[in-house]
Amino acid sequence: MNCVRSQLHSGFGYYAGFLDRAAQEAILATLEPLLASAPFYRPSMPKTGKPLSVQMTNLGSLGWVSDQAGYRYQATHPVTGLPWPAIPQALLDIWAAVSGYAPLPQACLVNLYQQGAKMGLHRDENEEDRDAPVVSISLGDSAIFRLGGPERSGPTTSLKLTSGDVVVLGGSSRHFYHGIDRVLAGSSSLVQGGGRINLTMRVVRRPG
Ligand code: MD3
Ligand code: FE
Repeated sequence: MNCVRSQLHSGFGYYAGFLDRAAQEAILATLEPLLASAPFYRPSMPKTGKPLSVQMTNLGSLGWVSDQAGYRYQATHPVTGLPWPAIPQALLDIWAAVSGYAPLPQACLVNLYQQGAKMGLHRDENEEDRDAPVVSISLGDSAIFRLGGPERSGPTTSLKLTSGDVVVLGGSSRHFYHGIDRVLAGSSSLVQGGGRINLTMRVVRRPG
């Protein structure tokens, strides 16, 4: 591993620059045909039906979706009705390198942040396996990431996530509040047309 892990909280690992430019380009090239068959769509908020500013799609046997009926994991793309494409081996290799968790992720949520998109402070709590870490890979424009604690009202710290950074959310940090305050438009040339892509791999159902 040519990259140092900094530990900001118990179970929170931050690998700055884990992927070099060539590795980032290789992952984007791998994603291209998968994103063509499972295109980004704009999910909406439970109850209100208000659209999110982030566009999403998924890879894996299960994908995270949100619509007026609520948040859930499901096996098919809500627009095409097709099963999500499989998670490519290159992403599973990153999971194996950093997660410290033997079971493989069933879901890889792909978030696309374009012009002004952000993600409000929230917790990820739709996964049945509460022990499994989440692994996040940032590609493209840099983002200001906010990490809080177990209570919404608690103190938060900000971290700039740049292209190629990998974050592991394990231990207690797995259940901390977090969000994306803003994306720094034009900070990277990696993604065609600009913007930021974030991949989060998750174990959804308890293995075994
Ligand atoms: C901290 N995505 O999809 S990834 C999400 O950059 C999400 O798109 C953000 O939050 C993004 O739910 C942040 C990093 C991340 C993922 C899961 C976490 C941080 C987390 C779970 C607990 C604490
Ligand atoms: Fe989240």
